[in-house]
Amino acid sequence: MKIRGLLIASLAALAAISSADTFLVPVTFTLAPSVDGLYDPDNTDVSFDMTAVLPGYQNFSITGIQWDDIVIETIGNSWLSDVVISFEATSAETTVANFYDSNPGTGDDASGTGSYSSGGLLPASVDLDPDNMLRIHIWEIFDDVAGAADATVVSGIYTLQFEATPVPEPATLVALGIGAAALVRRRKKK
Ligand SMILES: [Ca+2]
Ligand SMILES: [Ca+2]
Ligand SMILES: [Ca+2]
Repeated sequence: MKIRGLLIASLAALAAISSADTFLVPVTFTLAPSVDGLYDPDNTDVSFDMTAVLPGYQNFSITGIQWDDIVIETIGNSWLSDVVISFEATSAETTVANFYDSNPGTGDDASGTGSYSSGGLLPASVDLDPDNMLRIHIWEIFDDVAGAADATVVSGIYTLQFEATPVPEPATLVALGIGAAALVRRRKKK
């Protein structure tokens, strides 16, 4: 316990030096269907504006991911290991490989119901795009029945650790503007 306390303290110090702040953002899942393959339009696919979740911040990065009591229930012959919950930047689908694929039921090549926890915060490295959007996409590694749900994410919570930098205060920008104006005036006098 003492070691863990020290680790947290040193992380906080690092955050202060780099002027980035660290946040834990819980994401609750309730009866979310896992339908077809990656990026199929029938899938559960939602995007969140992180500037609405953490007002006053920009340059969002996911630096850690944890899941607790994620309950998955399969439909038909689909396997528990088929379900992937992805956390990604908008550009991940088209250009940049900027995503984290979590596969809670990995190894459970069987149908039925399973409950999964990651056992703590796992390291992640996902930089969101300048649009500050976090995309959450649920998909099947193997699509058993096209156009129909293969499984349901019944319940559970993901916790995302974010790092972000404060948006500069407008007051600071005004002060900088005044300073620049003063410089220009001095130069003209010479
Ligand atoms: Ca399907
Ligand atoms: Ca499947
Ligand atoms: Ca489809």
